[in-house]
Amino acid sequence: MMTLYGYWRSSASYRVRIGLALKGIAVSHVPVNLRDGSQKQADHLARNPQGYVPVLELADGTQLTQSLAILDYLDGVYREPALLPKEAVLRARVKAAALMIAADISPIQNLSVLKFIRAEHGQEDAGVTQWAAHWIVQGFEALEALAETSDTDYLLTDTPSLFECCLVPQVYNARRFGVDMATFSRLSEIDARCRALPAFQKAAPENQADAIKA
Ligand SMILES: N[C@@H](CCC(=O)N[C@@H](CS)C(=O)NCC(=O)O)C(=O)O
Repeated sequence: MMTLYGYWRSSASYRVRIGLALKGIAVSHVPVNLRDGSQKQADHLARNPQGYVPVLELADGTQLTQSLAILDYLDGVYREPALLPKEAVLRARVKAAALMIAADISPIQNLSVLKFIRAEHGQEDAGVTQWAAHWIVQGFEALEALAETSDTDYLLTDTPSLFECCLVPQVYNARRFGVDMATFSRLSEIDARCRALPAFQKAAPENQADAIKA
């Protein structure tokens, strides 16, 4: 069986959990507690020198990092349901939308970035939250404009794609940082449609064994 080293609230881990659940792949979960710094301990650095989750360990011990690369691997090996359309232009457009989140929005509010602006730039909770929300809103404005050009059930497709694996965790984060999702009606509609599906529910942060129940 595969093992996913992740953290319940990590959006990159959440992306991979969604992909695994959509494809019905059995996986064992090993929590890496980002709050106590376990990601910087030697055992995790041996898995990923970046000190990030997720890491997917295959049954033969091979370790894969970077959520989009992991999802690409899963999509290549477990073909159905496909996370990417076969048609080349649509495929590129779905990847571009996923990268708007994974490459442009999400890294700016990574835990280590937020810790840095808190420690090195004197920001308190309000400043840190404002920083994160600002970049999410800017990215979501572009995504909402893109979303309004299509009328498919999901962003550009009739079934959840690589994009939705990225969107739902990013909306979860947006809510944590107080972003008013009412402004983003089509993104909210797609997010709600996804979260009604069993695979997305299985992958949800609150349904993970390491979730801290408030
Ligand atoms: N581009 C990476 C990002 C991974 C990443 O940023 N992981 C975060 C959690 S979402 C992390 O491990 N942060 C730990 C830290 O910042 O110390 C991916 O998509 O896998």
